[in-house]
Amino acid sequence: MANHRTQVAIIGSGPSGLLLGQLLTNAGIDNLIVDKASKTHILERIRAGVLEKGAVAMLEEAGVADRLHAESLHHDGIALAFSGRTERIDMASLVGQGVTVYGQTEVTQDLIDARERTGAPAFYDADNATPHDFDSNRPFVMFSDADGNHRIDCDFIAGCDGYHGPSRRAVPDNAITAFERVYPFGWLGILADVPPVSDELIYANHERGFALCSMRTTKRSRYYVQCPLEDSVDDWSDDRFWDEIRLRLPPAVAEAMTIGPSFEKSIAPLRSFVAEPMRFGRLFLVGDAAHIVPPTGAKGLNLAVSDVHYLFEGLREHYRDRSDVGLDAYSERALARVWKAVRFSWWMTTMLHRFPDTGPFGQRIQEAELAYLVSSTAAKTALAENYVGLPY
Ligand code: RFL
Ligand code: PHB
Repeated sequence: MANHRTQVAIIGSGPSGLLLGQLLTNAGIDNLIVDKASKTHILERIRAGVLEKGAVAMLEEAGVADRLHAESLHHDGIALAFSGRTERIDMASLVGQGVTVYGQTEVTQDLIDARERTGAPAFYDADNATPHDFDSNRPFVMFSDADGNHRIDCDFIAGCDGYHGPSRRAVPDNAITAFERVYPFGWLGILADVPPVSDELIYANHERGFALCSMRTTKRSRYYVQCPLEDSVDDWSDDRFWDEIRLRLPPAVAEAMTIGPSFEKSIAPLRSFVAEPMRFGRLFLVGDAAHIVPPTGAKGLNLAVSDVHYLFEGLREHYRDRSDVGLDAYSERALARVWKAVRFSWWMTTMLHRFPDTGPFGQRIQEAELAYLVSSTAAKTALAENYVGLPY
C-alpha cells in the first residue's frame, strides 16, 4: 500500500477538478488529483463550447487564460429560428455583455498543461477511487492502479467526478435528496472541419425537431440535431445528418452551409438533475457530480466553474484566515446559482424541442412563446441575462 498525504484530495480530472486544483496550488494549498480515465481519454472528450464571462474570469484568476485570449471567439448575440423567421437576440445591447466560444477540450488542455508545469501530483488510470470517513476529521481516499493500492489521507475531499462518479454514491441515501427530469430525446452532435454557417450560434425550433449550429473556431463547426433516444450513431451517416440539419434550418442558412466529413459524432441524452445538499462533512460535490443540465442553455461547464469559485473561496478562507464561514455556506451558495441555471436550461429546452407528447396544443404554445419573446425587450433581456451568465 502506498500512503499519501495532502490537504485536498480531488477525485476527477475534468474541468472542475483541474480548475480547483490549479487555484489551490497557486494559493499554496496542497492537492492531489485522481482520475479513472487516461489523460488521452480526458483530452479527447468533446463537450461544451460556450463560456460565460465569470468562467473566463476564473480561468484568468487561475493563470490559464493566455491561449483562450489568443484563440477564442467573442459572440455578442445568438439567433433563434422558428415558424419561418430568424430573430437575433443582441445580448451586447440588451445586457452589455456577450459570451466566449472556446471548447471544453481546450480548457482542459490548458489546465492539464498548467498542472504539469507546477508539478502538482495527479494519478490517471486509477481504479475504484472511493471517499472514506468524510463525516470524521480524518477523511481519506482509496484507489488502486498498476502499482497497487493507494491511500490518500487529507483534510477535505472534493468530489469532482462527474455524474457517474463515486463521490455522490458514497453518501448514504437518507442524507441526500435528488431532483430529476429526464427528457424524451437526445442530441446527436458532430464536429467537422468546415467553416461555420454563421458568425453566431443559431438555435432552431422546427417541426422535425431542434437543431443548433455552433462552432469551435472559424474553421471548425459543431452542429447538433434532436434525435430519438433509441437512435445510435450508426443510424446516422454524415449524409443523413447533413440532410436532416438542413431541413430544420431556414432555407437561406441551409443553402449557405458548407458540409464535409465529420470526425466526431456522438449522442447525449438530455437530463436535469440536482442533488441536495452539496456538502457532507468533509466531502464536497462539485460540477456534474452534483448536477446535470440539458445543454440547451450552455450551462453545464459554467456551473462547474461557479461551484469551484465558491469552494475555492471557502478552502482559502479555511487555510488562510482560519474561518469556516465560506465552507459552511458552500452548498447553499452553489445551489442558489445552480437552480437558476437548471430553470433556464429547462425553459430553453422546453421552448425549443419537439416533445412527443404535447401535441398540436403544445406546439402552438411554443410558437406563441417564441413570438412573444422576440417581440418583447423585457423577455429578450431575461433570456440574454441568463445566457451570458448570472452573477456569482
Ligand atoms: P466531468 O467533465 O464529467 O469530469 C469528471 C471526471 O471524473 C472522472 N471520474 C472518475 N475519477 C476517478 N474515479 C472514478 N470512479 C471516476 N468516475 C469519473 C472522469 O473520468 C472525469 O475526468 O465533470 P466536471 O469536471 O464537473 O465538468 C462538467 C462538464 O464536463 C459538463 O457540465 C459539461 O461538459 C456538460 N456537457 C455540456 N455542457 C455544455 O455546456 N454544452 C455542451 O455541449 C455539453 N455537452 C456535456 C456535453 C456533457 C456530456 N457528458 C457528461 C456525457 C456532452 C456530454 C457527452
Ligand atoms: C457547443 O458548441 O457544443 C454548444 C453550444 C451551445 C449550447 C450547447 C452546446 O447551448
